[in-house]
Amino acid sequence: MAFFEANFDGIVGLTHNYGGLSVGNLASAKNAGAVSKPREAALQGLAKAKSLHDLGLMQGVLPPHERPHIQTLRTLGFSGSDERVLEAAWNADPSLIANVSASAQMWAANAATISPSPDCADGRLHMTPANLLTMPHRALEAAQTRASLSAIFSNPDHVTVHPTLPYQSLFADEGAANHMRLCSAHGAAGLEIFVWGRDGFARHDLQFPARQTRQTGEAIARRHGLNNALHLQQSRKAIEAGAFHNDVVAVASRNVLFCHEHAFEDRLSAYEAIKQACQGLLEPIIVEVAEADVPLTDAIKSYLFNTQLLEMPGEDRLVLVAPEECRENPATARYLEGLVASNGPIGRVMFVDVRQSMRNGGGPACLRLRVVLNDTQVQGLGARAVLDDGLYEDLCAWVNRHYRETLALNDLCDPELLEESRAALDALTAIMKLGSDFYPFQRVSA
Ligand code: SUG
Repeated sequence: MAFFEANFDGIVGLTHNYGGLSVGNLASAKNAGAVSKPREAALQGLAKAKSLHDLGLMQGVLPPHERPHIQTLRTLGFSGSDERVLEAAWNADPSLIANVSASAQMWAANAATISPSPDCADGRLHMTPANLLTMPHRALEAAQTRASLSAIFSNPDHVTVHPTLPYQSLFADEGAANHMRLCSAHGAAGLEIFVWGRDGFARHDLQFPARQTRQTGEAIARRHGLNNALHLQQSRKAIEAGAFHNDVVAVASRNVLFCHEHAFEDRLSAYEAIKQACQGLLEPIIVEVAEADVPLTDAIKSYLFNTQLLEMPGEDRLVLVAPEECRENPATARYLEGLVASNGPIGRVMFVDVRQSMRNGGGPACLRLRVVLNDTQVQGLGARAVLDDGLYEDLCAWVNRHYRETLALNDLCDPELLEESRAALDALTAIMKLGSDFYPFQRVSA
């Protein structure tokens, strides 16, 4: 049976903005209050997805969520018409509106943790939508994410979409951003590595919060029925330098782990544990980038590791899909030239422009959720989420029709933006065949 690695990218939402909401995420803080460009952002994301589709990879998309999320404001006691709720909440505290308007679901790597069927005892594909509870604006995502995954991975014979873990700090979960898989081939049994930032019972750091607990990875490994899982600690140094997710300092694909010297606490023990756990399954190759070659600060600024490491049809070595910022940063540009010139496992770098997302701390790897699927699971996919030329054209036309060119934070209280967003999402459910009751606002007015 053939297996494929598909990437499902989050479509940037209509309210994409720079709210400065993510504590510990340096790009989010730096760009707080800047004017965003939602249309450009969405088109940049779609162009990246299309370029990978054009190279012969399976590429999907995930729909944006309903924003502003009026239901959340209602649960906070605001009442009346939707417009009145928006106005009253803005008058009470504009940051409430920023939180319920974030388009953060675009970073699909945080949507869920995915375990492909060769790794799971029952041979099914397992998915756990992340509770994202550390950041208030992201904790709103899980219900709609679960709806998206259930609509697309809709065949109950092959796929289990689990409920989120409990909404308790002990089980803080940021999805695939803290999860890596090593394997000899996509369809072979692999090693799943969960990277945690804190023990769930330990004290929190509020300035640079560790968003994932050890207990989260352990619970997911148990519920997915993983045959081979490893739990490693992310280095505190990386978190304090702004690596709020492991995928800011490490990325894995096939048998290759590409990471910074400071990615893991006690790196040598971590590498040894990986080698031990891979025995009998695969020969791991660890490509470690030394601090002397690329300082952690440059790696985090340029997102050298928030890259997609992809196996391309017809190419022997892996391709690294990196943000343009890696070409502009002298340390990473120099390092990448040397990397491809060496005879290592990475043979080429492809640069992509996702600057609108990067300004909020989201690189190419943040924008995608990786799902390894077999033929039968591909045939069982629901909705219209797998990109082809037709869907790409329909989505670009939809963005050009509905998205604003620019958005300032003050625009978030504009009732017309609420109307525009709903009209756009309503049209999207038709394009993507998601049904006419997919979003909460569609169910209320029905
Ligand atoms: O959770 N930024 C996101 C970026 C997520 C990146 N994902 C991965 N590394 N996989 C976050 O910090 C910024 C929103 C704002 O400030 O308006 C934000 O949510």
